[in-house]
Amino acid sequence: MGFPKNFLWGGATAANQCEGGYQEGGRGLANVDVTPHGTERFPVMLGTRKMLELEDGYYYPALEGIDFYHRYKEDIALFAEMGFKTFRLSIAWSRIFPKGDETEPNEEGLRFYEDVFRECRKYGIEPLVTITHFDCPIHLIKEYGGWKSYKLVEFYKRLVTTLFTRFKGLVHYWLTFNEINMILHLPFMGAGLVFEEGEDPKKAQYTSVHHELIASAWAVKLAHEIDPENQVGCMMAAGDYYPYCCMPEDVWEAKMQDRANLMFIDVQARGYYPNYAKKLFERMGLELSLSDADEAVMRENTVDFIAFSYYSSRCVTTREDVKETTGNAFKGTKNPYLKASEWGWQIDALGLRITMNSLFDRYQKPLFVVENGLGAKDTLVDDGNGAFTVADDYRIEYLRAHIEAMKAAVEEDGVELWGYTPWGCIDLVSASTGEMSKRYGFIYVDRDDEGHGSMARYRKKSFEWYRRVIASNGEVLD
Ligand code: BGP
Repeated sequence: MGFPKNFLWGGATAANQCEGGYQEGGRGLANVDVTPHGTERFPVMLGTRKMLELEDGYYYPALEGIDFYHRYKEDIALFAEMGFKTFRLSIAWSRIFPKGDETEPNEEGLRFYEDVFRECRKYGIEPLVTITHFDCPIHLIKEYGGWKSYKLVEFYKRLVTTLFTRFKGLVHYWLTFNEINMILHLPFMGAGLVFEEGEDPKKAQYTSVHHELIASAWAVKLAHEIDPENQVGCMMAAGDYYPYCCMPEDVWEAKMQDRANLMFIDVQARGYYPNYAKKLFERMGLELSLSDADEAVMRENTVDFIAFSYYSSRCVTTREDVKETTGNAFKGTKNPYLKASEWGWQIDALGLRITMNSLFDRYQKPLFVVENGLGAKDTLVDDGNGAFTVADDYRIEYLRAHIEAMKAAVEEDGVELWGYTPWGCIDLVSASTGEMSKRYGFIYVDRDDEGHGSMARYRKKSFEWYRRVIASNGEVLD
């Protein structure tokens, strides 16, 4: 038994965290570029500190990333050496449409991705492409207010039509929006939202959500029309909420928190808003307009699979005497039964099995774990043979436990799972902190939090371990 024969083992990245080359090939500026390292990062990501230009005195780690833009051949060769069947990467929208509202795409941007996809195919690696991983061209934010405007649906349709047409046959797996629920937690980072004085942020967020959900349904429709072989997934930041204790109030609160995240997937997987969402909008006094044409597209174009990131379960309580919290974008109550990473992200492998079962029970569609992993500080050491490596046994331990949990979900619970792409298969810039020192990779990149370093790549101990895992289709985990 075990994992299915054609199981898609691989790794995941995102354009804004690894490409760099922010001004090359005609690329335009995006929200993800103007998110600095340091104390201003959080207010900027929240949309409360407006930063729509590169300002003096700040360090912006995304501008150079890990220079994947120039080094993709070397990096893909390393992924191939590990035996990757798939590689998850994202498109930088502003490489294809530098301002976002042009009618003609930027050929240089398209050529870059075509080269990357061809390089993957050379090794038999199937690209898994996130259409937008948090990025939104700055011009669309300044001119239209980003996703608050319905216009973005039109621009996104143009983007996806261009991609599906140009990369027909090269790419078969697509994700419409990375962690679509992030818009509720870090609205600028997640969707380029900044809030004006007097504006109701919640209404602005849900209006933007509505537009993204319409756009996502259009993407499914267009993908299938342009190439019936295309498979399109939604993507959420997952992790079931646990009630801190068995008080019914805590159980109810956990359910409410789960719903807030699942609402997106409810629409993308079922084709309509659930009643609880309509009630929420009613209470907020929010009227969302939905044309008959968009309503029909939504209803008839649900996703083919459910992709999600999983780093941890979450915990919540209504009790006032329980004060300890954890996490950053998703703040919650600290679970006393779990250990945590150096960044305070709690570690819960069984939580992955629980989450997979919840999602599969609810949607009855195939799942894809497109992010998972341990962000940790690594030390590069001499391996004794004149080469450098990292003895990252802690990472191996984390991944092993999570792979075992996935296996149990597949083997014992019958969950349908298409693949597994652990996050940051090569070290890259952290989304939440902007640090390089929060590393996830099998491959170490010589770069520090201030942007110093040679960018040289080194295989960690986990590199050889993961190669064995893939070669044995998940049977050899020691
Ligand atoms: C998810 C994002 C990724 C990634 C990951 C790890 O939320 O989709 O872009 O960065 O989390 O988070 P971090 O980089 O903050 O450790």
